[in-house]
Amino acid sequence: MTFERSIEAFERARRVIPGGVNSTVRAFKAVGGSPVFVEQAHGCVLTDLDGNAYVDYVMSWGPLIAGHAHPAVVEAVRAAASRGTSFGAPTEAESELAELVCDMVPSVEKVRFCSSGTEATMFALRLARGVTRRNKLVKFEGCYHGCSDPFLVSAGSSALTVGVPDSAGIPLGTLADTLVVPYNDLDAVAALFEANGDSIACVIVEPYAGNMGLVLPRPGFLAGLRRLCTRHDALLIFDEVLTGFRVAPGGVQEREGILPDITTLGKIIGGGLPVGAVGGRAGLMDAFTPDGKVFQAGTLSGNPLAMAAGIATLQLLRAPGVYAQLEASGARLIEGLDDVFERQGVAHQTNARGSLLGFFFTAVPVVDLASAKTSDLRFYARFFHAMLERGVYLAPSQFEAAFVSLAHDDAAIDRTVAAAEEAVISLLAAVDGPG
Ligand code: KE4
Repeated sequence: MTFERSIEAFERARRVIPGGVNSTVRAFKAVGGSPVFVEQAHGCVLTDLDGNAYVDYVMSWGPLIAGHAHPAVVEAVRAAASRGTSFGAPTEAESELAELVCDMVPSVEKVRFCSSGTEATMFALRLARGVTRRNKLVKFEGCYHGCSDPFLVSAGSSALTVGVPDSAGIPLGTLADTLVVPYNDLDAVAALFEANGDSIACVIVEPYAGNMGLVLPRPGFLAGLRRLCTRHDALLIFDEVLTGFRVAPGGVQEREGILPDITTLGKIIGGGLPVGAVGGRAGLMDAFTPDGKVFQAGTLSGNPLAMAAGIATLQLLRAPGVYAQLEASGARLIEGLDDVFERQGVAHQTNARGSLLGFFFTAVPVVDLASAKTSDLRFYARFFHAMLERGVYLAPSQFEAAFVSLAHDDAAIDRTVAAAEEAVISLLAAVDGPG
């Protein structure tokens, strides 16, 4: 494989864009080398500027559960664009997507749209603080809730990857109200409530944590958070930007049967266009302006093209058998990888919930950020490039998840597993093996 045109494109980008990218994780800092620049993508295949084709497991970090350039989504966006790209005035498409979200997500009776997951969690926090008249929030080490100031404490995803989980440029005063405990540590949350109970506005959690690799809640963890928030009149926020419509039509809250007070959404509800959303019971959501006093606004919130892409995507997900297919594809891939790592004697942990997957190169069961960090990051970086060379595009960071779509057929998945076997054998044969 040659990457010449991507390398030239990166040099060009770096002259006019800081770091050559518009989102940190894309720069390949964690895995080294020069990022591939994309020419186009269809189904589960991404093609770079040099004509290299890859089975894609990033899928734009989750939105493209129906696959790249799905004809129904492309047509919906084209038709919407022909009627105008933005009005700054309400359209019925917003109500149509809101009705779909309210119908599919168990705890949501009303929803306000914005343009990113970062905005969604920012508005959700303001709503929680405005309604409870309290200031403190509880988050978990390694969870990522977008990049607004209050959440950039021990943040996951690319903040963790590039070593700025606590970003420069944020006043200590802003962070004074952010309380951080290890994921899965219910006792630590209980202790925080004992010490701060009447000043905690909310607990925000990724119910399946997809931003330190995939880390799953221990049995009872989510139910325990629900109980503690109810007992102390704090609001429970499920950040389902990544898991919403991914692991079940109604996200983790449907799969686990636990209802948060507020849900944040994004990614899939935009079908690849910029959308974020905050949802919850009507009485809570009515606190947003203009009827209430919690301010929210956005020039492109509810953008008609993004609404069209989201509606088309959710309609595709409502077809019979879709989630069974996603579950089967996810299982086929993770079992295939598990088998390869086992047979080749590579220490590993694998996780899957439906089409959301993760794996670590460590013998330690991964239950939180500290255990996720025992993963062999150097081996991951070498595995990433060995797979890229074999036509498989994984997340360019250990601290991300993998995403399968309706477009990932058995042939693509089996090709991926075969590439993983070749890659691992080649790495183990190299002088320094894992680590
Ligand atoms: P955005 O602002 O990137 O749309 O959403 C922020 C966000 C909020 N909550 C969760 C649970 C998320 O996973 C995200 C964004 N996820 C990352 C990937 N892990 C986005 C990729 C990137 O930063 O480029």
